[in-house]
Amino acid sequence: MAIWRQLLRSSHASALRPIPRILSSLSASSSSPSHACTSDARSASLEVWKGGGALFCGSHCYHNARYQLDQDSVTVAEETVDPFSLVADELSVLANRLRSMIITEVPKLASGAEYFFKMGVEGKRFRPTVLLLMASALNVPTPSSATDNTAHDSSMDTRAKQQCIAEITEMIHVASLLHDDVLDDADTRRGVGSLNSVMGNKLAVLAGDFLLSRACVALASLKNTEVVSLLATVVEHLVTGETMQMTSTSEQRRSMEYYLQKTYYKTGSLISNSCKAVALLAGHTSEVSLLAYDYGRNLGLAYQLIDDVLDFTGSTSSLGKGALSDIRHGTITAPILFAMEEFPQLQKVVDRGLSDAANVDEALDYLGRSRGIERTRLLAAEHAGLAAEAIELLPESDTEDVLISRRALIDLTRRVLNRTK
Ligand code: GRG
Repeated sequence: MAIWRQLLRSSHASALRPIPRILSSLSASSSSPSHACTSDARSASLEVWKGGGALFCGSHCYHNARYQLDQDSVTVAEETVDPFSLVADELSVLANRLRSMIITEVPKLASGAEYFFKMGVEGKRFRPTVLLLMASALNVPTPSSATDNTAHDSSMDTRAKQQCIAEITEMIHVASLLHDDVLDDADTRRGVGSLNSVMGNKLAVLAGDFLLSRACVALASLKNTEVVSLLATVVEHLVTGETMQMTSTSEQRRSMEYYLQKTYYKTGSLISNSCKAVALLAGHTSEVSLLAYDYGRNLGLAYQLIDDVLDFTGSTSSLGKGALSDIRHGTITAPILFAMEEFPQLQKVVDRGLSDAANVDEALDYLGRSRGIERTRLLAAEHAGLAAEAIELLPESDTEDVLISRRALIDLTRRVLNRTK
């Protein structure tokens, strides 16, 4: 039995009771040229949610399939690996290098830029963990390695470039957090004061710009225009997603399609395109790169869907930021969208405005009586399954390191669903 099915069976049996159906393959096809992933990225939004049940239509590039996951409990202890400890040593080297990449002689800029790279406030380091594991999972012969006489040196070189992608990704991520906190006027982040609350909006914006510029310098050093283009598109997506969220009309705020597109731009694009960059830097074909991209995209979407759940169910202390912050900022996420389907009168409450605490309370009351949280978890599980499936479809390998890394990537799909912070 495929590993991911075993993992899903063991941990999400109840969440997956309805039969998810992948109804059609939409735009992304495995024969697409590799740069098409960026346009696939745009059409990631092609995911069309069909409300009212377990029907879900996704832009899924390799095949149509139907799965029925039963509720048997399968013990997979011997198959699980701790993804974070597998790359812990490499991550701490990476953290040190990141700190050295953002040194500047201007003291205020230095303290702003390094603020979230200090020990203890580095966050979960989820993205670099995924990227390092992806690099190992893809450490199989490629078309270019067949003709490469300097395989050893070139593989060392490849790993250094892939580590660089992990560093760049983390810098872009933190830059976006700094700017996001300014836009949201956030007080806390990662359990400490947000940079804007500590140093003011102007320095927080400049620190974000500075991180972004250092990320660009590192990206240029890779001398790979396709990879530069991928990461530049990610930044465009972050800005687009944020602007979509900020400027949505009341009709758009009620649309699951709009929400999923915005979610891809804000959370899925960075990890999916970085995964693809890791594959391209190793010399993989567009098909393999697309699988890496698909893993990142679906993992990112699952991650954000669970984030949206946790915003309602988590405590301020466990999240390191204010609970209920989305709804209090007027941001409508999947749980409320699902609840609206069951209780259309909730739309009027939302339209009355969520700056009014009474409206927020009423919306929460509807949410509590609906299946909004459960259905959001179900949708996240669907994406987690698609992510795991992408790993299963990678070229065969019997190298232990490769197999362990692939298992860890699949294990991450389970952890994303079960996380509490
Ligand atoms: C400057 C690149 C740039 C963008 C500006 C503000 C903006 C445009 C984009 C905001 C994008 C954003 C912050 C999306 C939220 C992504 C997200 C899921 C953040 C939480 O990530 P975690 O849980 O956090 O990995 P930690 O703290 O663990 O790193």
